[in-house]
Amino acid sequence: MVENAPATASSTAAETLARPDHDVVIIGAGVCGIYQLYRLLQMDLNVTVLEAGEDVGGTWYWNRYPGARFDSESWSYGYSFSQEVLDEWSWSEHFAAQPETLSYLQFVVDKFDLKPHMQFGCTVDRVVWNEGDRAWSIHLADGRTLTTRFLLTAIGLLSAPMMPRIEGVEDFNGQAFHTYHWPKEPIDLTDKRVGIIGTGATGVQVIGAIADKVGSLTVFQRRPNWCAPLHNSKISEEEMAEIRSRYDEIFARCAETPGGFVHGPVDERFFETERAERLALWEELYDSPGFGIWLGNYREVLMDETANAEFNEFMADKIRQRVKDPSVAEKLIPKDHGFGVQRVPMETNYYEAYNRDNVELVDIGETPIERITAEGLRTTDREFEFDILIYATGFDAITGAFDRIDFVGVDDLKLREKWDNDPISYLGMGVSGFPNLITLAGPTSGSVSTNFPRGIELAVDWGTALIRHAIDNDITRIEVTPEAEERWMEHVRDMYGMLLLRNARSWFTGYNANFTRERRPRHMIYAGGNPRYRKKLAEEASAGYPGFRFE
Ligand code: NA7
Repeated sequence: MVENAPATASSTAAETLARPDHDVVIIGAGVCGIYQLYRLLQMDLNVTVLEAGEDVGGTWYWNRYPGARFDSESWSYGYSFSQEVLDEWSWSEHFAAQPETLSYLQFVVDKFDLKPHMQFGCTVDRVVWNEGDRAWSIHLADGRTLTTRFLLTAIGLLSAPMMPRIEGVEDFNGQAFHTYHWPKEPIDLTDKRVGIIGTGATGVQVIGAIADKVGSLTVFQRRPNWCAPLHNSKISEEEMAEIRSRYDEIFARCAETPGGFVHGPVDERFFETERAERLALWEELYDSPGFGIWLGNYREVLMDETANAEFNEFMADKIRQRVKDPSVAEKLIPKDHGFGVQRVPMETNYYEAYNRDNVELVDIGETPIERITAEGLRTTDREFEFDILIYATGFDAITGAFDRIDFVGVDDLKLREKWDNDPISYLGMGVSGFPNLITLAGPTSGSVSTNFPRGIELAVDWGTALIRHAIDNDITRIEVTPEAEERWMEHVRDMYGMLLLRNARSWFTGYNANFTRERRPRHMIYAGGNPRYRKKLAEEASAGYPGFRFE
Protein backbone atom coordinates (compact mmCIF):
# COMPACT_ATOMS: atom_id res chain seq x y z
CA MET A 1 0.00 0.00 0.00
CA VAL A 2 1.24 3.51 -0.87
CA GLU A 3 1.96 5.74 2.13
CA ASN A 4 -0.19 8.77 2.71
CA ALA A 5 0.97 11.57 0.45
CA PRO A 6 1.26 14.90 2.28
CA ALA A 7 -1.65 17.17 1.53
CA THR A 8 -0.85 20.10 -0.71
CA ALA A 9 -2.95 23.05 -1.71
CA SER A 10 -3.79 21.32 -4.99
CA SER A 11 -4.27 17.79 -3.61
CA THR A 12 -7.66 16.25 -4.07
CA ALA A 13 -9.22 14.48 -1.07
CA ALA A 14 -8.51 11.13 -2.73
CA GLU A 15 -4.82 12.01 -3.10
CA THR A 16 -4.43 12.74 0.60
CA LEU A 17 -5.50 9.22 1.52
CA ALA A 18 -3.61 5.96 1.30
CA ARG A 19 -4.35 4.54 -2.10
CA PRO A 20 -6.26 1.24 -1.92
CA ASP A 21 -5.40 -1.66 -4.26
CA HIS A 22 -8.65 -1.12 -6.13
CA ASP A 23 -11.15 1.62 -6.83
CA VAL A 24 -13.93 -0.94 -6.70
CA VAL A 25 -14.24 -4.58 -5.67
CA ILE A 26 -17.37 -6.51 -6.65
CA ILE A 27 -18.20 -9.70 -4.81
CA GLY A 28 -19.92 -12.19 -7.12
CA ALA A 29 -19.72 -13.03 -10.83
CA GLY A 30 -23.36 -13.84 -11.48
CA VAL A 31 -25.91 -11.92 -13.54
CA CYS A 32 -25.42 -8.80 -11.41
CA GLY A 33 -21.63 -8.88 -10.97
CA ILE A 34 -21.06 -9.40 -14.70
CA TYR A 35 -23.05 -6.33 -15.69
CA GLN A 36 -21.61 -4.23 -12.88
CA LEU A 37 -18.07 -5.07 -13.98
CA TYR A 38 -18.88 -4.15 -17.56
CA ARG A 39 -20.18 -0.73 -16.48
CA LEU A 40 -17.23 0.08 -14.23
CA LEU A 41 -14.67 -0.92 -16.84
CA GLN A 42 -16.32 1.59 -19.14
CA MET A 43 -15.37 4.20 -16.53
CA ASP A 44 -11.79 3.02 -16.69
CA LEU A 45 -11.66 2.16 -12.98
CA ASN A 46 -9.35 -0.31 -11.33
CA VAL A 47 -11.88 -3.01 -10.51
CA THR A 48 -11.85 -6.71 -9.74
CA VAL A 49 -14.54 -9.32 -9.18
CA LEU A 50 -14.13 -11.93 -6.45
CA GLU A 51 -16.11 -15.10 -7.04
CA ALA A 52 -16.33 -18.22 -4.86
CA GLY A 53 -17.18 -20.50 -7.79
CA GLU A 54 -14.67 -21.66 -10.38
CA ASP A 55 -16.39 -19.80 -13.20
CA VAL A 56 -18.99 -17.15 -13.96
CA GLY A 57 -22.75 -17.60 -13.62
CA GLY A 58 -23.73 -17.41 -9.93
CA THR A 59 -27.15 -19.03 -9.58
CA TRP A 60 -26.77 -20.53 -13.04
CA TYR A 61 -23.31 -21.85 -12.22
CA TRP A 62 -24.42 -23.66 -9.06
CA ASN A 63 -27.98 -24.88 -9.71
CA ARG A 64 -27.37 -27.80 -12.09
CA TYR A 65 -30.14 -30.03 -10.80
CA PRO A 66 -32.37 -31.83 -13.32
CA GLY A 67 -35.22 -29.56 -14.41
CA ALA A 68 -33.48 -26.27 -13.46
CA ARG A 69 -34.79 -23.63 -15.83
CA PHE A 70 -36.25 -20.11 -16.07
CA ASP A 71 -39.72 -19.18 -14.97
CA SER A 72 -39.10 -15.89 -16.78
CA GLU A 73 -39.47 -15.84 -20.54
CA SER A 74 -35.86 -16.28 -21.77
CA TRP A 75 -36.13 -13.25 -24.06
CA SER A 76 -37.28 -11.09 -21.16
CA TYR A 77 -34.47 -12.34 -18.90
CA GLY A 78 -31.43 -11.55 -21.06
CA TYR A 79 -29.52 -8.29 -20.58
CA SER A 80 -30.95 -5.30 -22.44
CA PHE A 81 -27.83 -3.11 -22.30
CA SER A 82 -26.08 -4.31 -25.45
CA GLN A 83 -27.67 -4.25 -28.90
CA GLU A 84 -24.91 -6.56 -30.11
CA VAL A 85 -25.75 -9.20 -27.53
CA LEU A 86 -29.43 -8.90 -28.42
CA ASP A 87 -28.60 -9.27 -32.11
CA GLU A 88 -26.20 -12.17 -31.72
CA TRP A 89 -27.76 -14.41 -29.07
CA SER A 90 -30.59 -16.83 -29.90
CA TRP A 91 -32.68 -18.56 -27.24
CA SER A 92 -33.76 -22.09 -28.10
CA GLU A 93 -36.72 -22.28 -25.69
CA HIS A 94 -39.20 -19.81 -24.25
CA PHE A 95 -38.04 -20.86 -20.77
CA ALA A 96 -34.40 -21.87 -21.16
CA ALA A 97 -32.82 -24.62 -19.09
CA GLN A 98 -29.80 -23.96 -16.84
CA PRO A 99 -27.06 -25.09 -19.31
CA GLU A 100 -28.29 -22.62 -21.93
CA THR A 101 -28.45 -19.75 -19.45
CA LEU A 102 -24.96 -20.51 -18.24
CA SER A 103 -23.73 -20.52 -21.87
CA TYR A 104 -25.45 -17.17 -22.38
CA LEU A 105 -23.63 -15.60 -19.43
CA GLN A 106 -20.32 -17.08 -20.62
CA PHE A 107 -21.02 -15.63 -24.06
CA VAL A 108 -21.54 -12.14 -22.59
CA VAL A 109 -18.39 -12.40 -20.47
CA ASP A 110 -16.29 -13.53 -23.43
CA LYS A 111 -17.77 -10.93 -25.74
CA PHE A 112 -16.67 -8.07 -23.50
CA ASP A 113 -13.47 -9.80 -22.39
CA LEU A 114 -14.44 -9.56 -18.71
CA LYS A 115 -12.66 -12.68 -17.41
CA PRO A 116 -9.23 -11.04 -16.95
CA HIS A 117 -10.89 -8.81 -14.33
CA MET A 118 -12.33 -11.72 -12.35
CA GLN A 119 -10.77 -13.95 -9.72
CA PHE A 120 -12.34 -17.36 -9.13
CA GLY A 121 -12.26 -19.70 -6.14
CA CYS A 122 -12.19 -16.66 -3.84
CA THR A 123 -14.36 -16.89 -0.76
CA VAL A 124 -14.69 -13.62 1.10
CA ASP A 125 -14.64 -14.25 4.85
CA ARG A 126 -14.52 -10.78 6.33
CA VAL A 127 -14.66 -7.16 5.21
CA VAL A 128 -13.59 -4.33 7.51
CA TRP A 129 -14.10 -0.58 7.07
CA ASN A 130 -10.95 1.47 7.71
CA GLU A 131 -12.04 4.98 8.63
CA GLY A 132 -8.55 6.48 8.36
CA ASP A 133 -8.04 5.25 4.80
CA ARG A 134 -11.71 5.50 3.82
CA ALA A 135 -11.36 2.05 2.35
CA TRP A 136 -12.50 -1.53 2.88
CA SER A 137 -10.12 -4.38 3.70
CA ILE A 138 -11.32 -7.64 2.21
CA HIS A 139 -10.07 -10.81 3.85
CA LEU A 140 -10.25 -13.95 1.74
CA ALA A 141 -10.37 -17.55 2.91
CA ASP A 142 -7.06 -18.18 1.10
CA GLY A 143 -5.35 -15.74 3.47
CA ARG A 144 -5.05 -12.78 1.08
CA THR A 145 -6.22 -9.27 1.89
CA LEU A 146 -7.29 -6.69 -0.70
CA THR A 147 -8.24 -3.07 -0.19
CA THR A 148 -10.77 -1.01 -2.09
CA ARG A 149 -12.40 2.41 -1.96
CA PHE A 150 -15.86 1.06 -2.90
CA LEU A 151 -17.26 -2.37 -2.19
CA LEU A 152 -20.19 -3.71 -4.19
CA THR A 153 -22.07 -6.87 -3.24
CA ALA A 154 -23.49 -8.94 -6.09
CA ILE A 155 -23.83 -12.04 -3.95
CA GLY A 156 -27.23 -13.25 -5.07
CA LEU A 157 -30.51 -13.51 -3.25
CA LEU A 158 -30.78 -17.28 -3.11
CA SER A 159 -27.16 -18.28 -2.78
CA ALA A 160 -26.93 -19.51 0.82
CA PRO A 161 -28.40 -23.02 0.62
CA MET A 162 -29.94 -24.49 3.75
CA MET A 163 -29.81 -28.14 4.68
CA PRO A 164 -32.79 -29.36 6.70
CA ARG A 165 -32.45 -29.46 10.44
CA ILE A 166 -33.02 -33.21 10.66
CA GLU A 167 -30.99 -35.56 12.78
CA GLY A 168 -28.67 -38.00 11.00
CA VAL A 169 -27.99 -36.07 7.77
CA GLU A 170 -24.35 -37.23 7.94
CA ASP A 171 -25.32 -40.88 8.36
CA PHE A 172 -26.73 -41.64 4.92
CA ASN A 173 -24.58 -44.10 2.94
CA GLY A 174 -25.96 -43.35 -0.52
CA GLN A 175 -25.49 -40.22 -2.66
CA ALA A 176 -27.05 -37.07 -1.21
CA PHE A 177 -27.18 -33.55 -2.66
CA HIS A 178 -28.67 -30.19 -1.88
CA THR A 179 -30.04 -29.07 -5.25
CA TYR A 180 -27.78 -25.98 -5.17
CA HIS A 181 -24.72 -28.23 -4.98
CA TRP A 182 -25.85 -30.70 -7.64
CA PRO A 183 -22.62 -32.13 -9.11
CA LYS A 184 -21.23 -31.15 -12.50
CA GLU A 185 -20.69 -34.81 -13.38
CA PRO A 186 -23.79 -36.58 -14.70
CA ILE A 187 -25.72 -38.55 -12.06
CA ASP A 188 -27.20 -41.82 -13.29
CA LEU A 189 -30.76 -41.99 -11.98
CA THR A 190 -31.81 -45.07 -13.95
CA ASP A 191 -33.50 -47.68 -11.73
CA LYS A 192 -32.45 -45.74 -8.62
CA ARG A 193 -34.60 -45.43 -5.50
CA VAL A 194 -34.73 -41.68 -5.00
CA GLY A 195 -36.10 -39.66 -2.09
CA ILE A 196 -36.65 -35.90 -2.26
CA ILE A 197 -37.38 -33.52 0.59
CA GLY A 198 -38.97 -30.17 -0.28
CA THR A 199 -41.69 -29.05 -2.66
CA GLY A 200 -40.84 -25.41 -3.32
CA ALA A 201 -40.05 -24.04 -6.81
CA THR A 202 -36.91 -26.21 -6.94
CA GLY A 203 -38.41 -29.49 -5.72
CA VAL A 204 -41.32 -29.07 -8.13
CA GLN A 205 -38.91 -28.68 -11.08
CA VAL A 206 -36.86 -31.71 -10.02
CA ILE A 207 -39.88 -33.96 -9.46
CA GLY A 208 -41.40 -33.13 -12.86
CA ALA A 209 -38.07 -33.75 -14.58
CA ILE A 210 -37.02 -37.07 -12.99
CA ALA A 211 -40.25 -38.95 -12.21
CA ASP A 212 -40.03 -40.92 -15.46
CA LYS A 213 -36.27 -41.47 -15.26
CA VAL A 214 -35.84 -43.06 -11.84
CA GLY A 215 -36.70 -46.49 -10.50
CA SER A 216 -38.86 -45.00 -7.74
CA LEU A 217 -39.40 -41.52 -6.38
CA THR A 218 -40.65 -40.73 -2.88
CA VAL A 219 -41.60 -37.10 -2.28
CA PHE A 220 -41.53 -35.84 1.31
CA GLN A 221 -43.85 -32.85 1.47
CA ARG A 222 -44.43 -30.77 4.55
CA ARG A 223 -46.54 -27.96 3.08
CA PRO A 224 -47.73 -28.01 -0.53
CA ASN A 225 -47.42 -24.95 -2.77
CA TRP A 226 -49.83 -23.66 -5.39
CA CYS A 227 -48.12 -24.64 -8.64
CA ALA A 228 -49.08 -23.57 -12.16
CA PRO A 229 -48.16 -24.93 -15.59
CA LEU A 230 -45.12 -23.40 -17.29
CA HIS A 231 -46.12 -24.36 -20.87
CA ASN A 232 -42.57 -24.21 -22.18
CA SER A 233 -41.90 -24.61 -25.91
CA LYS A 234 -39.09 -24.39 -28.47
CA ILE A 235 -38.24 -21.17 -30.30
CA SER A 236 -37.71 -21.58 -34.04
CA GLU A 237 -35.29 -19.39 -36.00
CA GLU A 238 -38.19 -17.44 -37.51
CA GLU A 239 -39.75 -16.91 -34.10
CA MET A 240 -36.43 -15.75 -32.65
CA ALA A 241 -36.14 -13.23 -35.51
CA GLU A 242 -39.62 -11.98 -34.69
CA ILE A 243 -38.78 -11.72 -30.95
CA ARG A 244 -35.57 -9.88 -31.83
CA SER A 245 -37.52 -7.32 -33.82
CA ARG A 246 -39.66 -6.65 -30.75
CA TYR A 247 -36.96 -6.28 -28.07
CA ASP A 248 -37.66 -2.56 -27.53
CA GLU A 249 -41.32 -3.29 -27.01
CA ILE A 250 -40.57 -6.25 -24.68
CA PHE A 251 -38.27 -4.23 -22.42
CA ALA A 252 -40.67 -1.30 -22.40
CA ARG A 253 -43.42 -3.68 -21.28
CA CYS A 254 -41.21 -5.13 -18.51
CA ALA A 255 -40.45 -1.60 -17.32
CA GLU A 256 -44.13 -0.84 -16.74
CA THR A 257 -45.19 -4.00 -14.86
CA PRO A 258 -44.75 -4.42 -11.09
CA GLY A 259 -42.71 -7.62 -11.45
CA GLY A 260 -40.52 -6.56 -14.38
CA PHE A 261 -42.04 -9.38 -16.44
CA VAL A 262 -44.10 -9.19 -19.61
CA HIS A 263 -47.04 -10.11 -17.36
CA GLY A 264 -48.84 -7.35 -15.49
CA PRO A 265 -52.21 -7.30 -13.71
CA VAL A 266 -55.32 -6.91 -15.86
CA ASP A 267 -57.10 -3.55 -15.73
CA GLU A 268 -60.49 -5.02 -14.80
CA ARG A 269 -61.44 -5.03 -11.11
CA PHE A 270 -62.28 -8.39 -9.60
CA PHE A 271 -65.40 -7.16 -7.79
CA GLU A 272 -66.77 -5.44 -10.88
CA THR A 273 -66.72 -8.58 -13.04
CA GLU A 274 -69.17 -11.48 -13.40
CA ARG A 275 -68.01 -14.88 -12.21
CA ALA A 276 -68.23 -16.27 -15.77
CA GLU A 277 -65.87 -13.52 -16.93
CA ARG A 278 -63.40 -14.34 -14.14
CA LEU A 279 -63.49 -18.03 -14.96
CA ALA A 280 -62.84 -17.30 -18.62
CA LEU A 281 -59.78 -15.21 -17.74
CA TRP A 282 -58.48 -17.84 -15.33
CA GLU A 283 -58.89 -20.65 -17.89
CA GLU A 284 -56.99 -18.54 -20.41
CA LEU A 285 -54.21 -17.79 -17.91
CA TYR A 286 -53.97 -21.43 -16.85
CA ASP A 287 -53.44 -22.40 -20.49
CA SER A 288 -50.88 -19.63 -21.16
CA PRO A 289 -47.10 -19.83 -20.69
CA GLY A 290 -45.30 -18.32 -17.73
CA PHE A 291 -46.18 -16.25 -14.72
CA GLY A 292 -49.35 -14.66 -16.20
CA ILE A 293 -51.52 -16.66 -13.81
CA TRP A 294 -49.73 -15.05 -10.86
CA LEU A 295 -48.80 -11.62 -12.15
CA GLY A 296 -51.31 -11.11 -14.96
CA ASN A 297 -54.36 -11.84 -12.79
CA TYR A 298 -56.76 -9.44 -11.07
CA ARG A 299 -54.84 -7.29 -8.59
CA GLU A 300 -57.32 -8.23 -5.87
CA VAL A 301 -56.29 -11.90 -6.00
CA LEU A 302 -53.02 -10.93 -4.30
CA MET A 303 -54.52 -8.22 -2.07
CA ASP A 304 -57.95 -9.31 -0.89
CA GLU A 305 -58.85 -12.47 1.06
CA THR A 306 -62.22 -12.96 -0.66
CA ALA A 307 -60.81 -12.66 -4.18
CA ASN A 308 -57.89 -14.87 -3.21
CA ALA A 309 -60.19 -17.55 -1.76
CA GLU A 310 -62.27 -17.71 -4.94
CA PHE A 311 -59.15 -18.15 -7.04
CA ASN A 312 -57.83 -20.80 -4.65
CA GLU A 313 -60.94 -22.86 -5.38
CA PHE A 314 -60.31 -22.57 -9.11
CA MET A 315 -56.71 -23.76 -8.66
CA ALA A 316 -57.70 -26.55 -6.25
CA ASP A 317 -60.09 -27.91 -8.88
CA LYS A 318 -57.28 -27.96 -11.42
CA ILE A 319 -55.21 -30.10 -9.04
CA ARG A 320 -58.19 -32.43 -8.50
CA GLN A 321 -58.64 -32.75 -12.28
CA ARG A 322 -55.00 -33.59 -12.89
CA VAL A 323 -54.27 -35.97 -10.00
CA LYS A 324 -56.15 -39.26 -10.30
CA ASP A 325 -56.12 -40.37 -6.65
CA PRO A 326 -58.43 -37.96 -4.76
CA SER A 327 -56.62 -38.46 -1.46
CA VAL A 328 -53.27 -37.55 -3.10
CA ALA A 329 -54.90 -34.54 -4.79
CA GLU A 330 -56.17 -33.27 -1.42
CA LYS A 331 -52.66 -33.55 0.04
CA LEU A 332 -51.32 -31.43 -2.83
CA ILE A 333 -53.80 -28.60 -2.20
CA PRO A 334 -52.38 -25.93 0.14
CA LYS A 335 -54.59 -25.25 3.14
CA ASP A 336 -52.40 -22.86 5.11
CA HIS A 337 -51.90 -20.11 2.53
CA GLY A 338 -53.59 -18.66 -0.50
CA PHE A 339 -52.41 -18.66 -4.10
CA GLY A 340 -49.57 -16.27 -4.87
CA VAL A 341 -48.70 -15.24 -1.32
CA GLN A 342 -45.74 -17.59 -1.53
CA ARG A 343 -43.57 -17.90 -4.61
CA VAL A 344 -45.61 -19.84 -7.23
CA PRO A 345 -43.60 -22.79 -8.56
CA MET A 346 -44.02 -23.21 -12.31
CA GLU A 347 -44.34 -26.84 -13.27
CA THR A 348 -44.03 -29.25 -16.14
CA ASN A 349 -45.67 -32.67 -15.57
CA TYR A 350 -45.59 -32.07 -11.82
CA TYR A 351 -49.10 -33.12 -10.88
CA GLU A 352 -49.06 -35.93 -13.47
CA ALA A 353 -45.96 -37.35 -11.76
CA TYR A 354 -48.22 -38.41 -8.88
CA ASN A 355 -50.29 -40.55 -11.28
CA ARG A 356 -47.26 -42.75 -11.94
CA ASP A 357 -46.88 -46.12 -10.18
CA ASN A 358 -43.25 -45.35 -9.28
CA VAL A 359 -44.02 -42.06 -7.45
CA GLU A 360 -45.25 -41.82 -3.88
CA LEU A 361 -46.22 -38.68 -1.92
CA VAL A 362 -45.50 -38.78 1.82
CA ASP A 363 -47.18 -36.08 3.87
CA ILE A 364 -44.59 -35.30 6.52
CA GLY A 365 -46.96 -32.73 7.97
CA GLU A 366 -48.88 -35.82 9.19
CA THR A 367 -45.97 -38.22 9.73
CA PRO A 368 -42.82 -36.12 10.28
CA ILE A 369 -39.32 -37.30 9.44
CA GLU A 370 -37.65 -38.52 12.63
CA ARG A 371 -34.16 -38.93 11.25
CA ILE A 372 -32.00 -39.69 8.23
CA THR A 373 -30.57 -43.19 8.50
CA ALA A 374 -27.69 -45.03 6.82
CA GLU A 375 -30.17 -46.60 4.35
CA GLY A 376 -32.60 -43.74 3.86
CA LEU A 377 -34.87 -42.10 6.38
CA ARG A 378 -37.45 -42.84 9.03
CA THR A 379 -40.75 -41.06 9.55
CA THR A 380 -42.99 -41.50 12.58
CA ASP A 381 -44.76 -44.09 10.47
CA ARG A 382 -42.24 -46.00 8.31
CA GLU A 383 -38.65 -46.75 7.29
CA PHE A 384 -37.59 -45.81 3.73
CA GLU A 385 -34.54 -47.03 1.79
CA PHE A 386 -32.90 -44.97 -0.95
CA ASP A 387 -29.91 -44.91 -3.27
CA ILE A 388 -30.12 -41.13 -3.67
CA LEU A 389 -31.49 -38.42 -1.35
CA ILE A 390 -32.22 -34.97 -2.76
CA TYR A 391 -32.51 -31.98 -0.45
CA ALA A 392 -34.65 -29.35 -2.19
CA THR A 393 -34.88 -27.50 1.08
CA GLY A 394 -34.26 -23.94 -0.06
CA PHE A 395 -32.14 -21.06 1.12
CA ASP A 396 -31.38 -18.61 3.86
CA ALA A 397 -32.73 -16.03 1.44
CA ILE A 398 -31.28 -12.58 0.69
CA THR A 399 -29.61 -11.87 4.03
CA GLY A 400 -28.06 -15.37 4.22
CA ALA A 401 -25.34 -14.51 1.72
CA PHE A 402 -24.54 -11.34 3.69
CA ASP A 403 -24.52 -13.21 7.01
CA ARG A 404 -21.92 -15.62 5.68
CA ILE A 405 -19.48 -12.71 5.36
CA ASP A 406 -18.42 -10.84 8.48
CA PHE A 407 -19.15 -7.21 7.54
CA VAL A 408 -17.55 -4.84 10.06
CA GLY A 409 -18.46 -1.18 9.61
CA VAL A 410 -17.92 2.11 11.45
CA ASP A 411 -16.98 1.66 15.14
CA ASP A 412 -16.88 -2.13 14.70
CA LEU A 413 -20.60 -2.28 13.93
CA LYS A 414 -21.48 -5.72 12.54
CA LEU A 415 -23.97 -5.96 9.70
CA ARG A 416 -25.24 -9.27 11.08
CA GLU A 417 -26.16 -7.54 14.32
CA LYS A 418 -27.64 -4.48 12.67
CA TRP A 419 -29.86 -6.78 10.59
CA ASP A 420 -30.75 -9.17 13.39
CA ASN A 421 -34.35 -7.97 13.68
CA ASP A 422 -34.94 -6.63 10.20
CA PRO A 423 -32.52 -5.93 7.33
CA ILE A 424 -32.57 -2.15 7.51
CA SER A 425 -31.22 -0.26 4.55
CA TYR A 426 -31.90 2.70 2.29
CA LEU A 427 -33.44 1.82 -1.08
CA GLY A 428 -31.97 -1.64 -0.60
CA MET A 429 -28.73 -0.10 -1.87
CA GLY A 430 -26.86 1.18 1.17
CA VAL A 431 -26.71 0.85 4.93
CA SER A 432 -25.83 3.49 7.50
CA GLY A 433 -22.71 2.55 9.42
CA PHE A 434 -21.30 0.90 6.27
CA PRO A 435 -19.82 3.67 4.11
CA ASN A 436 -18.81 3.09 0.49
CA LEU A 437 -20.73 -0.19 0.44
CA ILE A 438 -23.36 -0.59 -2.28
CA THR A 439 -25.61 -3.58 -1.66
CA LEU A 440 -26.70 -4.49 -5.17
CA ALA A 441 -29.54 -7.01 -4.84
CA GLY A 442 -29.60 -6.32 -1.12
CA PRO A 443 -32.66 -6.78 1.08
CA THR A 444 -35.57 -4.44 0.22
CA SER A 445 -34.08 -3.56 -3.16
CA GLY A 446 -36.40 -3.81 -6.13
CA SER A 447 -34.25 -6.39 -7.88
CA VAL A 448 -35.01 -9.12 -5.36
CA SER A 449 -38.71 -9.06 -6.19
CA THR A 450 -38.54 -8.64 -9.96
CA ASN A 451 -37.49 -10.50 -13.06
CA PHE A 452 -33.90 -10.36 -11.84
CA PRO A 453 -31.96 -8.87 -14.77
CA ARG A 454 -34.57 -6.15 -15.24
CA GLY A 455 -34.19 -5.16 -11.61
CA ILE A 456 -30.45 -5.57 -11.58
CA GLU A 457 -29.79 -3.42 -14.65
CA LEU A 458 -31.61 -0.65 -12.83
CA ALA A 459 -29.66 -1.14 -9.60
CA VAL A 460 -26.29 -1.38 -11.36
CA ASP A 461 -26.92 1.73 -13.45
CA TRP A 462 -27.93 3.62 -10.33
CA GLY A 463 -24.96 2.42 -8.28
CA THR A 464 -22.61 3.21 -11.15
CA ALA A 465 -23.96 6.76 -11.36
CA LEU A 466 -23.45 7.16 -7.60
CA ILE A 467 -19.80 6.10 -7.90
CA ARG A 468 -19.39 8.41 -10.91
CA HIS A 469 -20.84 11.26 -8.85
CA ALA A 470 -18.43 10.54 -5.99
CA ILE A 471 -15.36 10.35 -8.23
CA ASP A 472 -16.27 13.44 -10.26
CA ASN A 473 -16.77 15.44 -7.07
CA ASP A 474 -13.71 14.20 -5.21
CA ILE A 475 -15.91 12.45 -2.64
CA THR A 476 -14.15 9.61 -0.88
CA ARG A 477 -16.78 8.67 1.68
CA ILE A 478 -20.48 8.10 1.06
CA GLU A 479 -22.83 6.91 3.74
CA VAL A 480 -26.57 6.50 4.05
CA THR A 481 -28.14 8.63 6.79
CA PRO A 482 -30.14 6.91 9.56
CA GLU A 483 -33.08 9.24 8.80
CA ALA A 484 -33.19 8.08 5.17
CA GLU A 485 -33.14 4.46 6.32
CA GLU A 486 -35.99 5.05 8.72
CA ARG A 487 -38.13 6.70 6.03
CA TRP A 488 -37.38 3.93 3.56
CA MET A 489 -38.21 1.12 5.97
CA GLU A 490 -41.51 2.77 6.83
CA HIS A 491 -42.32 2.84 3.13
CA VAL A 492 -41.20 -0.78 2.73
CA ARG A 493 -43.50 -1.83 5.57
CA ASP A 494 -46.41 0.10 4.00
CA MET A 495 -45.87 -1.70 0.71
CA TYR A 496 -45.90 -5.09 2.47
CA GLY A 497 -49.15 -4.02 4.10
CA MET A 498 -50.88 -3.85 0.70
CA LEU A 499 -50.27 -7.50 -0.19
CA LEU A 500 -51.46 -10.77 1.34
CA LEU A 501 -47.87 -12.05 1.16
CA ARG A 502 -47.20 -10.04 4.34
CA ASN A 503 -48.56 -13.03 6.29
CA ALA A 504 -46.79 -15.76 4.36
CA ARG A 505 -44.39 -18.23 5.90
CA SER A 506 -41.97 -17.98 3.01
CA TRP A 507 -38.65 -16.37 2.17
CA PHE A 508 -40.57 -13.19 1.25
CA THR A 509 -40.97 -12.68 5.00
CA GLY A 510 -37.64 -14.19 5.99
CA TYR A 511 -39.21 -17.44 7.18
CA ASN A 512 -37.08 -20.57 7.20
CA ALA A 513 -37.88 -23.62 9.27
CA ASN A 514 -34.24 -24.62 9.48
CA PHE A 515 -32.89 -21.70 11.48
CA THR A 516 -31.69 -22.79 14.85
CA ARG A 517 -33.62 -20.02 16.51
CA GLU A 518 -37.00 -18.51 15.81
CA ARG A 519 -36.86 -15.28 13.82
CA ARG A 520 -39.47 -12.54 13.63
CA PRO A 521 -41.04 -11.94 10.20
CA ARG A 522 -38.77 -9.63 8.25
CA HIS A 523 -39.03 -7.18 5.39
CA MET A 524 -36.87 -8.81 2.75
CA ILE A 525 -38.17 -7.51 -0.56
CA TYR A 526 -39.58 -4.31 -1.99
CA ALA A 527 -43.25 -5.10 -2.57
CA GLY A 528 -44.09 -1.73 -4.15
CA GLY A 529 -43.30 -2.86 -7.69
CA ASN A 530 -40.64 -2.14 -10.24
CA PRO A 531 -42.00 1.19 -11.63
CA ARG A 532 -42.38 2.71 -8.17
CA TYR A 533 -38.91 1.52 -7.17
CA ARG A 534 -37.40 3.01 -10.32
CA LYS A 535 -39.09 6.33 -9.52
CA LYS A 536 -37.67 6.28 -5.98
CA LEU A 537 -34.16 5.68 -7.29
CA ALA A 538 -34.49 8.40 -9.93
CA GLU A 539 -35.80 10.92 -7.39
CA GLU A 540 -32.89 10.24 -5.05
CA ALA A 541 -30.32 10.72 -7.82
CA SER A 542 -31.89 13.80 -9.37
CA ALA A 543 -32.16 15.49 -5.96
CA GLY A 544 -28.40 15.04 -5.47
CA TYR A 545 -28.63 12.00 -3.15
CA PRO A 546 -30.20 13.62 -0.06
CA GLY A 547 -30.30 10.23 1.68
CA PHE A 548 -26.49 10.10 1.72
CA ARG A 549 -23.79 12.02 3.53
CA PHE A 550 -20.79 12.80 1.33
CA GLU A 551 -17.27 13.70 2.47
P1 NA7 B 1 -38.20 -22.91 -0.97
O1 NA7 B 1 -39.24 -22.29 -1.83
O2 NA7 B 1 -37.81 -22.21 0.27
O3 NA7 B 1 -38.72 -24.38 -0.63
C1 NA7 B 1 -38.06 -25.21 0.29
C2 NA7 B 1 -38.88 -26.46 0.46
O4 NA7 B 1 -38.20 -27.33 1.37
C3 NA7 B 1 -40.25 -26.19 1.09
O5 NA7 B 1 -41.17 -27.10 0.52
C4 NA7 B 1 -39.99 -26.50 2.56
O6 NA7 B 1 -41.14 -26.88 3.28
C5 NA7 B 1 -39.06 -27.67 2.44
N1 NA7 B 1 -38.26 -27.86 3.64
C6 NA7 B 1 -37.30 -27.04 4.12
N2 NA7 B 1 -36.77 -27.57 5.25
C7 NA7 B 1 -37.41 -28.72 5.47
C8 NA7 B 1 -37.32 -29.70 6.49
N3 NA7 B 1 -36.46 -29.56 7.48
N4 NA7 B 1 -38.15 -30.75 6.42
C9 NA7 B 1 -39.02 -30.87 5.41
N5 NA7 B 1 -39.17 -29.99 4.41
C10 NA7 B 1 -38.36 -28.92 4.45
O7 NA7 B 1 -36.85 -23.17 -1.79
P2 NA7 B 1 -36.69 -23.58 -3.32
O8 NA7 B 1 -35.27 -23.92 -3.52
O9 NA7 B 1 -37.72 -24.55 -3.75
O10 NA7 B 1 -37.00 -22.26 -4.08
C11 NA7 B 1 -36.28 -21.09 -3.77
C12 NA7 B 1 -36.37 -20.11 -4.87
O11 NA7 B 1 -35.53 -20.54 -5.95
C13 NA7 B 1 -37.67 -19.91 -5.48
O12 NA7 B 1 -38.47 -19.02 -4.80
C14 NA7 B 1 -37.30 -19.41 -6.85
O13 NA7 B 1 -37.23 -18.01 -6.88
C15 NA7 B 1 -36.00 -20.01 -7.15
P3 NA7 B 1 -41.98 -25.75 4.14
O14 NA7 B 1 -42.59 -24.86 3.10
O15 NA7 B 1 -40.94 -25.03 4.98
O16 NA7 B 1 -42.95 -26.53 4.90
